[in-house]
Amino acid sequence: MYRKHLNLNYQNCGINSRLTALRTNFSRQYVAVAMPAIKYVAFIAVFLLLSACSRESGELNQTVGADVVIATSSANIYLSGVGGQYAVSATLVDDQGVAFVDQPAFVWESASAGVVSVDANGVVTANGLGQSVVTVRANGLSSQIQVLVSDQAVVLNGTVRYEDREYGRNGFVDQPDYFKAVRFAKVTVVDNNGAEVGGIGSVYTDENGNFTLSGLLDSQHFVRVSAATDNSLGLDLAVKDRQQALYSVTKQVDITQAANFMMDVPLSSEASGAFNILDVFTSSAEFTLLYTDLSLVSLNTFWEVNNTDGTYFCNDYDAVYCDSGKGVYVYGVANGDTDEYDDDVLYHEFAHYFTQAVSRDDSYGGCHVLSSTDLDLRLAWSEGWGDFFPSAMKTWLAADPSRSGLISSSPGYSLAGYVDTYQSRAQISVEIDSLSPSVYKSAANELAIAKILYLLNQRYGMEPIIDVFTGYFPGVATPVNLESFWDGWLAIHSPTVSDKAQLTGFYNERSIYYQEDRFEPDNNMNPARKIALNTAETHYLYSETVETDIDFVAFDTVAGNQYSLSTANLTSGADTYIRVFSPDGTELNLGGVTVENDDANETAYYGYDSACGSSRVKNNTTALSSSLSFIAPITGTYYAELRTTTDPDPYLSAGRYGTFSFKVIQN
Ligand SMILES: [Ca+2]
Ligand SMILES: [Ca+2]
Ligand SMILES: [Ca+2]
Ligand SMILES: [Ca+2]
Repeated sequence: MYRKHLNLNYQNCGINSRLTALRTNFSRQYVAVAMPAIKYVAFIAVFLLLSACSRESGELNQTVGADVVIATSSANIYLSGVGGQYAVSATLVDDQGVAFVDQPAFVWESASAGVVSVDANGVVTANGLGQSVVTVRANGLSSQIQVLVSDQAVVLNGTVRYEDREYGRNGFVDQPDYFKAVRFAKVTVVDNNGAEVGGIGSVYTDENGNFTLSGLLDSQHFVRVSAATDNSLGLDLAVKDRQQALYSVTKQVDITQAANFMMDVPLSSEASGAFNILDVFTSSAEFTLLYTDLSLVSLNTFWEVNNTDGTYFCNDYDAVYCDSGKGVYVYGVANGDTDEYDDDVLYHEFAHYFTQAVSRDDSYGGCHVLSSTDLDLRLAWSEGWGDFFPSAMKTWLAADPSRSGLISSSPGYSLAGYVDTYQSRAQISVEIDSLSPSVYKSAANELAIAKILYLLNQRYGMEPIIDVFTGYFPGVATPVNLESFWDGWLAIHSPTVSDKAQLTGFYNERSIYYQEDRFEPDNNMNPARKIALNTAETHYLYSETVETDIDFVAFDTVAGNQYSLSTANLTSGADTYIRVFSPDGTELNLGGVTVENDDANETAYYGYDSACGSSRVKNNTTALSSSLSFIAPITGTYYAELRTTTDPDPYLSAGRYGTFSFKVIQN
């Protein structure tokens, strides 16, 4: 029955075994109260525990100097006016706060019945203004509670902070006491049923996490801070669990702390993760309000510890993947991949929201792997923007000393770093500014796109990039991908010759060639350059003068010999087409069939991706290549017309531009 740990100090809050005992004691009282959401109940318990622990000796009201003491649920009671009531509980505990299984009958008495009375259950009732002391006795022990009855409004100055996790290249590098302000979050006063207390209204924390409330507060009131932001600032953000319950933390009003009412949400509280998500999206929303015409950033996030569905953005309700509604979904796999402190992952998802809110995104989503160089161009673009966005956010935050403290990567770690942790270690860790050009290349690779955007941001800032999002993408007839971004940049910014050379250089570093190849001009059959047989040459599908580039190539034939024409090494989403023209300049037709080919290997366009465990579009080097053979009817110079597909309904996942090699073989 007795569990003694005599060497431990009752006042030492750092000892977990004692905390556990207290948690039991305190949560019991409040779990009995019906609360609207499970989260809410849990946080009350955790908060009471912590607020108790943060105080000095005597906060857990007890008789000092004995192994056995009476602990009460309050040391101070404040009642706002006559008639106010508050229930206090008493528990017989050992010197470590562990409750005895058998509890005695407690006797309660008030020193001044004209101020308060107290019944046999510890319910204190205010009878008049003034102060009194309530004493509770049992087993020859006693404990006292200070009571104040007042009809004066209380001004409560509070500060709300959450504990964040710092990360570096290899994962979390937590430092102690890494608290940050809970910014622009909703603060309300609720009673012990969770109902908002009238006449006080809600306020919001400021950028430093501070708030001021005033009203007839008393001990049965709680300050509740919710993971929801101030709409009047254009911030309509909320972090909820998958059942739509808003995260919040609650702390009982303590009038003795009214001047400095601290609400710290530690890592041990599930809510700290929710407040980190809120913080990352608050920064992202401020960025959005600054750089676009959007006046209200409305975004729900759905996260909980047991969310194993993944991290993604849903633009709409979807019964299978997005059953909580439109918004960002965040992984919470215990002992696995959790993303609530992975700021880069969160920024990435916000980038998808951003595109949807201020621009257009044509990606169908689906699996994507950072090193894949054959993605659907729309997917590569959408994810590349998402991969780039964290660096944009951190660069923006770092540029202003008043915001730089919001970055949670460790000092000295590149702002271009992108980390996704699994447990505490980085499972993905890349630095956008130093990506291998031989691996991360092509318009069908997301990190190649991220790097181009990174270089553009370094050189020109975010405004011209976002101008393409807001001023070009929404109305463009072609799919939104790196090609249309290139087109939009030229259309909107009309770069100078030197700026265009700079731009081209950024793309070329990633083996992307939106520029005329060395054979131009060759858009017409006459004159056409003659190609040597059996020699491959590299072409770019790009023209400075016409929308659809055509490359004509001439080659000599001898009647009766067979010739094979083919494209290969298709990159950046190229989708080639070949047609042959006779020496007289007419389309070659043999046996009623035009000698042409679009896709020689089209069946390979959708393929299994072992890294994804599913099939997807593959803009690989061969799938949409072209190949044909013919026997020359006459000796002479024939012409090959090379261009992007003529299919009136081309794959929107492929590109209009791109690179390929071409050769003619005499068999
Ligand atoms: Ca993670
Ligand atoms: Ca060309
Ligand atoms: Ca051409
Ligand atoms: Ca083709």
